[in-house]
Amino acid sequence: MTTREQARFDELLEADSRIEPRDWMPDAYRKTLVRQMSQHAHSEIIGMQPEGNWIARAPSLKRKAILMAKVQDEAGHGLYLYSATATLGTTRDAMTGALLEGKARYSSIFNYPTPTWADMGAIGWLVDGAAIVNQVPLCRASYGPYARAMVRICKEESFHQRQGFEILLSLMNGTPAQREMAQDAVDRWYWPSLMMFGPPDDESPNSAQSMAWNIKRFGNDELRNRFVAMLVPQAEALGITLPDPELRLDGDGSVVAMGPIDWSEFEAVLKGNGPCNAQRIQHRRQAHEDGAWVREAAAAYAERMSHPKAVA
Ligand code: BYC
Repeated sequence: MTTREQARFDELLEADSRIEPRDWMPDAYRKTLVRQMSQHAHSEIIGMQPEGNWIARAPSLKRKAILMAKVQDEAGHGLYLYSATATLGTTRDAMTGALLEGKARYSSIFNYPTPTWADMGAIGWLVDGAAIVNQVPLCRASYGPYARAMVRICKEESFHQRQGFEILLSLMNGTPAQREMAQDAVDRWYWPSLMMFGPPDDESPNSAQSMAWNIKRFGNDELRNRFVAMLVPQAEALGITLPDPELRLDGDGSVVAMGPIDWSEFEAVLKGNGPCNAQRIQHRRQAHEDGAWVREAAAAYAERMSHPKAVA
């Protein structure tokens, strides 16, 4: 690194401009991006599983078509993010290898089971809702390919959140058993969705540096509070009770008090001891092995096409 390169990098950040793949960047900046972006990509791909579980059992053809489209969108998000991460010089193969070897994380939220149809509503409303609040600021992340991928992803996540809300609304307008099923799903997903934002600011080792690099724009607690404040009027409209008796908003609709989050549960899930960690990785590994022939065929085809004379 020359002082000039570092000065140019600092200047770009100072001007709130984008860093592009051709630009020089410090190794630690590259490493942080690879960590966050590849984790984000893995979350999208592992995140297909809890909902994939319901595609064949959706209660109508229309619900099945919508759910299938949503799960396909998540595959697409994973692919944009793997491609964006590849611009930093790491291959998708290496990222997948790290996931399967347990060296890379994915969001804690996808280690919870989906026993009822109402879970599809709760995932859309709470999990996609949390993802939007977390990801809209990432549309302004300093790394160009990440920020641009986020713009499209956030548009699709907004649709996902609306469909989750609409599933819950239908259930809440249904029979007492359906209302109970919707409330039960929200009771189970509410606290884990708050954990998606990461540990409290004073226990978040990466936040300060990521904010200095304009990757993260806000701390974990601020985004978590914004999310809760957004949920309160929506829960009222649904007729659903958020399972936090200590939750209070002020006159402006900002959170002033909320109950304690069980961080020991979050740590257990991160250590691999959540209800579905083993199942999620096993399923991903199996899918990867089952797809080996596709990768081999695509590689053989690419090899042939790079020697046109041999094809002729
Ligand atoms: N789960 O210093 P911190 C979706 C880790 S999927 C697991 O605050 P950072 C969807 C963290 O990685 C979209 N690990 O970290 C798909 C770090 O460990 P390492 C998911 C977590 O990076 C299908 C340590 O804890 N969204 O939308 O500054 C269906 C300390 O944390 C979690 C993203 O991936 C967690 N929840 O901030 C429906 C967003 N939280 O890496 C929906 C992109 C923290 O040092 N990522 N950790 O070993 C981010 O915005 C940030 O990485 C985080 C964490 C806010 C998550």
